[in-house]
Amino acid sequence: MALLPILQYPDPRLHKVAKSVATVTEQTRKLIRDMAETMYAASGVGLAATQVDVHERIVVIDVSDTHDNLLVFINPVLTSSSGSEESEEGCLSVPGIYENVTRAEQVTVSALDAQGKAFTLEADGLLAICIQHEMDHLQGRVFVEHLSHLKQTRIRAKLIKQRRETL
Ligand code: GNR
Ligand code: NI
Repeated sequence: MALLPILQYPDPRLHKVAKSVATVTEQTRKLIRDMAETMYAASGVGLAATQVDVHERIVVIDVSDTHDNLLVFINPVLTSSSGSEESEEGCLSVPGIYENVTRAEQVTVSALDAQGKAFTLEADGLLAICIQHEMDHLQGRVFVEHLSHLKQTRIRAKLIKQRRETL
């Protein structure tokens, strides 16, 4: 197992569009294990491969309090969504920034699991939000891009300043 470095916004690699996984292999599963370890170590509830500079459609999520309910989504597709709800989001690639984002309240997602087996899941609450947040990453979109351009500019400046001061 290995901890992977998480790309920090603004980084142009966060805007790359991930490609579908053609076949789920042992190498895919090794990446998934490393992504899960990285997510738990960073106290995140989700992680997209894009954030560790791997541009393949792979997401891990665990919204349980006990950190024992890992969900793996390979090539996820939203097949339906309904409702709309505003909630505060954060992102491991945008440390220390928490802002409200409006997303669908309920989603249905189809994907492959770590064994390459297809499944469909209906989600609401934090899981639904997290699925949409992670699928955004796979499209090269970071949650701050749902905010005004003024806010995005302020967030970029703040993060660059923060990073300069902690170097
Ligand atoms: O850890 C995370 N928490 C979170 C909180 C509200 C909405 C979305 C998230 S996802 C985030 C981890 C992360 O950056 N995933 O890409
Ligand atoms: Ni994120």
